[in-house]
Amino acid sequence: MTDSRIASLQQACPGLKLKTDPADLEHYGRDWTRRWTPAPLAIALPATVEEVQAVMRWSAGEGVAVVPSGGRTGLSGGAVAANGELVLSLERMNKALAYDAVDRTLVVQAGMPLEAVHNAALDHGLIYPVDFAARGSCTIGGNIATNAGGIRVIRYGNTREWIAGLKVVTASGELLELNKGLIKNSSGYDFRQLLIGSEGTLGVIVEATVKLTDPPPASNVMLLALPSFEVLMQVFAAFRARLQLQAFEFFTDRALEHVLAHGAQAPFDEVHPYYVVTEFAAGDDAQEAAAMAAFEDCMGNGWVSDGVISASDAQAAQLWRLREGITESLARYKPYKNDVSVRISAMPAFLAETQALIGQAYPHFDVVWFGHIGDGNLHINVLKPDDTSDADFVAQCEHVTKLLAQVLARFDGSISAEHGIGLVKKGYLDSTRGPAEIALMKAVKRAFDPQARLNPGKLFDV
Ligand code: 2HG
Ligand code: ZN
Repeated sequence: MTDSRIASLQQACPGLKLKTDPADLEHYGRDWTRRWTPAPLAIALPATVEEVQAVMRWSAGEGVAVVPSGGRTGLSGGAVAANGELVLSLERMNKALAYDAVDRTLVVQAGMPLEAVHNAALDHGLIYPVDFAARGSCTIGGNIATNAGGIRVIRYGNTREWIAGLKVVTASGELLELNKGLIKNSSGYDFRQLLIGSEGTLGVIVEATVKLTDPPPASNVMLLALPSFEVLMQVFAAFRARLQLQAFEFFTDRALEHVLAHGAQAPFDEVHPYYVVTEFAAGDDAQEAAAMAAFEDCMGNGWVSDGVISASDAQAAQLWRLREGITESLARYKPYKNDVSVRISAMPAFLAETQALIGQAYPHFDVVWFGHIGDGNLHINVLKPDDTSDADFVAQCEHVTKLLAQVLARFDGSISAEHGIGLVKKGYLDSTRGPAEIALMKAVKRAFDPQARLNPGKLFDV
């Protein structure tokens, strides 16, 4: 049965590269969650838009589900293929196709790694400003499919802000050209924005026209040590009032311990309960003076107990590593991840309530807090003890996530700030979206993909 479907795919698209080795099925069938056992039918690696179209036409004829696949660095199970789906990897479609100096846009294929998009922009003296630690492995198509955020959202916004056009192959194999790089286009529904964040459930993103912008002025990176969680928002307000912030990230002593155990260098002699990494424009004396004033204000108020400012690019990179290395340093513990957001104004009250909830719920687990505090986005990673089974651990964490989802609903927050819903959080979608909204989301899914062949089971069940 399996072989005949693969043979029919090869017949439908003779030049298509396919992989069926067990090691490949395993590699392409999972993402960074590693919770589900990969079991795809095969891996298709098209080199052209036409091949992607042929794959989708074949999928329609055979009724085989397709999981679009980028760098599989996702943390919500959005790229998992555990049910005999065909994985459609965009990794061979990884080039920049065109640059337009007047529009300041770059047309890129979906499988281009984010870091390669950054470099291609720099080749033209510009930047593509969405950035996060997985930049070397994730792909722009995956970033778009999850509306990825990251460390510079506070300054530049999410991926959504930076997409001027999309080419998308539909479930039936049609090619949609959405928005075509226009800035102004008031001609009805904006399917480009609908596809952004749709997690591969509405179409296969094959190409994007990304917007570029001027590089920021010179910046400095500062690491701050904080005595308590409660002062976090005060420190943020003090820095934001005086400086043009590019990033404002926090993490706990537990996070630092793991990153240091992974080879990073200790920033201070003493251990402090909380830390902030912030980056801000520091091109002139006035900006440097403002940074010092913010720091002294925080020290004077007892909100900050120590600080270090980068004196070189190498030192800035070292400070960033303390924050960016967290996810990798925790990977061996198969953490249960929460990626939640509330409005910044709600953050102090939400933090207090969540900290109390998590403290009570997990007295026996190691819980690591970090995130993009300036965007109202918290990451709460619960580490699996070696002596607890995967299933028991997930069951206990799910129980607490239900309580967390109730708190989020009261705060009008989101159960997924930037990682997506995927498989991991689909049981909690209704804490963030109302029943009428979810019913409409499902109707949209049925309109785009009536046979539910595109990334089935992700986001919700139809
Ligand atoms: C980050 O902010 C990523 O570093 C990953 O969103 C967060 O591992 C996580 O929970
Ligand atoms: Zn994050």
